[in-house]
Amino acid sequence: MSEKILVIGANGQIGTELVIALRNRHGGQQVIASDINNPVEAIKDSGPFEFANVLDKETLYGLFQKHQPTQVYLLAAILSAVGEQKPKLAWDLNMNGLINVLDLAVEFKTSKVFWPSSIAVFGPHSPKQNTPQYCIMDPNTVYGFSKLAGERWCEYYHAKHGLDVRSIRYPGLISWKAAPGGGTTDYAIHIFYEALKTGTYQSFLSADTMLPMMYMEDAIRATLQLMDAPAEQISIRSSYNLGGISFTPETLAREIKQHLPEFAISYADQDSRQAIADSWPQSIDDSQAAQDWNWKLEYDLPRMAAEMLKNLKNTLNL
Ligand code: AKB
Repeated sequence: MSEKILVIGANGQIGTELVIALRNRHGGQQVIASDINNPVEAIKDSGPFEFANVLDKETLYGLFQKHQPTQVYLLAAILSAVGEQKPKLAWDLNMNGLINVLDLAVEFKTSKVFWPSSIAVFGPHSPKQNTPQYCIMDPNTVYGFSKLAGERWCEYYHAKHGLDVRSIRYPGLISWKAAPGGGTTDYAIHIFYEALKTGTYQSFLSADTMLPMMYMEDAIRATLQLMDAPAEQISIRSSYNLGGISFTPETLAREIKQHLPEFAISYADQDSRQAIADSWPQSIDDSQAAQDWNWKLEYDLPRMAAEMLKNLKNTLNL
């Protein structure tokens, strides 16, 4: 059976790359991109696009009715830093958007749903090193606890309605095709732009703030691998830990200096994102993903940094 795939929130950092990867696999017409904003060129030119707000139930219903998707990827979300500025909106979008989609997926018998969670589901009392799949989780950001509640909803819809919903707790995602969406890990993208454009960067996180990160190529591959896995291999219906590479701003700056020896990093005195970063894990145990669907990381820090610099140089015409 040919798939019909609906991607909601397609213009964001993940969506921009995931839509193209899905269209390359299934054909442009089979993948409907949708967002509240105008699509970027690459998405507009390669297949159908629909305007939709995930909180607008009527429009969303119309999309499901018109396209009868076999798979839905719900990517619309407000991330950690912006979520602290707009807490009620973040809760509304992250929670009610998800419930709207889960309900329609049940009603229209959608075969599979993907919804991203985050390492932000962990909190100050979670183990910091090699954070396990199951442990104390006391997230203290709206983004974090909306993702944790969302995971509970996903597991619940799987248990109560048999919905095949799958999820990954992404670490900070590093990419060059689209701008990051207002998260705490965004420094690890800004630093590459500034290193190339100005040769300096002021990090809003301190030198020794260790966080788990992942290059987008790996994140997209993980997502497709999880969605391809036979249902009986999926032992986790909340969300899978995914580890990636753990580094600090200082380590990343050192890596960039290997390519741009003049590059200099400095650190902001105070930034509200520091407290968010301090509440998150430093590294993640993703052995369950390896066991269930053969997850394996490909991009380490040197490879990721080299790719970022090469691709951004081209994009910025430097
Ligand atoms: C953020 O920083 O908010 C996101 C995330 C780790 O989920 N990149």
